[in-house]
Amino acid sequence: MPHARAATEVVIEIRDYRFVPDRVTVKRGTVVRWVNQEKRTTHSVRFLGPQGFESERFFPGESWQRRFDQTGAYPYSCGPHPEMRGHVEVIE
Ligand SMILES: [Cu+2]
Repeated sequence: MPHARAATEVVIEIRDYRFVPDRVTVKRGTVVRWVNQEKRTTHSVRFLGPQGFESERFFPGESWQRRFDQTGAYPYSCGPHPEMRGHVEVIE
Protein backbone atom coordinates (compact mmCIF):
# COMPACT_ATOMS: atom_id res chain seq x y z
CA MET A 1 0.00 0.00 0.00
CA PRO A 2 2.39 2.70 -1.18
CA HIS A 3 -0.07 5.52 -0.59
CA ALA A 4 -0.87 4.57 2.98
CA ARG A 5 0.93 6.92 5.26
CA ALA A 6 -0.13 8.36 8.56
CA ALA A 7 -1.23 11.96 8.36
CA THR A 8 1.15 14.32 10.04
CA GLU A 9 -0.43 16.86 12.32
CA VAL A 10 0.82 20.37 12.87
CA VAL A 11 -0.54 22.47 15.71
CA ILE A 12 -0.98 26.23 15.61
CA GLU A 13 -1.91 27.90 18.87
CA ILE A 14 -4.07 30.97 19.11
CA ARG A 15 -3.11 33.21 22.00
CA ASP A 16 -3.22 36.97 22.61
CA TYR A 17 -5.03 37.46 19.28
CA ARG A 18 -2.19 35.87 17.33
CA PHE A 19 -1.63 32.65 15.44
CA VAL A 20 1.53 31.01 16.81
CA PRO A 21 3.38 30.33 14.63
CA ASP A 22 1.79 32.59 12.03
CA ARG A 23 3.57 30.88 9.10
CA VAL A 24 3.96 27.16 8.56
CA THR A 25 5.15 25.08 5.63
CA VAL A 26 3.74 21.56 5.54
CA LYS A 27 3.72 18.61 3.19
CA ARG A 28 0.65 17.70 1.20
CA GLY A 29 -1.72 15.57 3.26
CA THR A 30 -0.85 17.25 6.54
CA VAL A 31 -3.56 18.00 9.06
CA VAL A 32 -3.26 21.45 10.58
CA ARG A 33 -5.01 21.95 13.90
CA TRP A 34 -5.68 25.37 15.37
CA VAL A 35 -6.04 25.31 19.15
CA ASN A 36 -7.67 28.20 20.96
CA GLN A 37 -5.50 28.96 24.02
CA GLU A 38 -7.25 32.16 25.02
CA LYS A 39 -8.99 32.63 28.34
CA ARG A 40 -12.30 33.88 26.99
CA THR A 41 -12.11 34.87 23.33
CA THR A 42 -13.58 32.89 20.46
CA HIS A 43 -11.81 32.78 17.12
CA SER A 44 -12.26 31.26 13.68
CA VAL A 45 -10.00 30.44 10.76
CA ARG A 46 -11.11 32.29 7.63
CA PHE A 47 -9.31 31.43 4.41
CA LEU A 48 -8.92 34.35 2.04
CA GLY A 49 -9.36 34.50 -1.71
CA PRO A 50 -11.96 33.10 -4.10
CA GLN A 51 -11.73 29.60 -2.60
CA GLY A 52 -12.03 31.00 0.87
CA PHE A 53 -14.32 29.88 3.62
CA GLU A 54 -14.60 30.34 7.34
CA SER A 55 -14.55 27.70 10.04
CA GLU A 56 -16.98 27.74 12.87
CA ARG A 57 -15.95 29.95 15.75
CA PHE A 58 -14.29 27.92 18.45
CA PHE A 59 -14.01 28.60 22.14
CA PRO A 60 -11.03 28.47 24.52
CA GLY A 61 -9.93 24.88 24.87
CA GLU A 62 -11.48 23.92 21.55
CA SER A 63 -9.76 23.38 18.24
CA TRP A 64 -10.51 23.17 14.55
CA GLN A 65 -8.61 21.24 11.95
CA ARG A 66 -8.22 21.01 8.21
CA ARG A 67 -6.34 18.54 6.06
CA PHE A 68 -4.43 20.05 3.14
CA ASP A 69 -4.40 17.76 0.10
CA GLN A 70 -3.47 20.36 -2.51
CA THR A 71 -0.19 22.19 -2.75
CA GLY A 72 -0.32 25.97 -2.69
CA ALA A 73 -0.50 29.03 -0.52
CA TYR A 74 -3.29 29.41 1.98
CA PRO A 75 -3.42 32.83 3.58
CA TYR A 76 -5.96 33.11 6.33
CA SER A 77 -7.36 35.42 8.91
CA CYS A 78 -9.86 35.26 11.74
CA GLY A 79 -13.50 36.09 11.08
CA PRO A 80 -14.14 38.32 14.08
CA HIS A 81 -10.57 39.70 14.15
CA PRO A 82 -9.41 40.48 10.60
CA GLU A 83 -6.15 41.92 11.90
CA MET A 84 -5.10 38.39 12.83
CA ARG A 85 -3.18 36.91 9.92
CA GLY A 86 -1.62 33.55 9.20
CA HIS A 87 -0.24 31.62 6.25
CA VAL A 88 -0.04 27.93 5.43
CA GLU A 89 2.25 26.86 2.59
CA VAL A 90 1.62 23.33 1.30
CA ILE A 91 4.43 21.67 -0.62
CA GLU A 92 4.77 18.30 -2.35
CU1 LIG B 1 -9.86 35.90 16.32
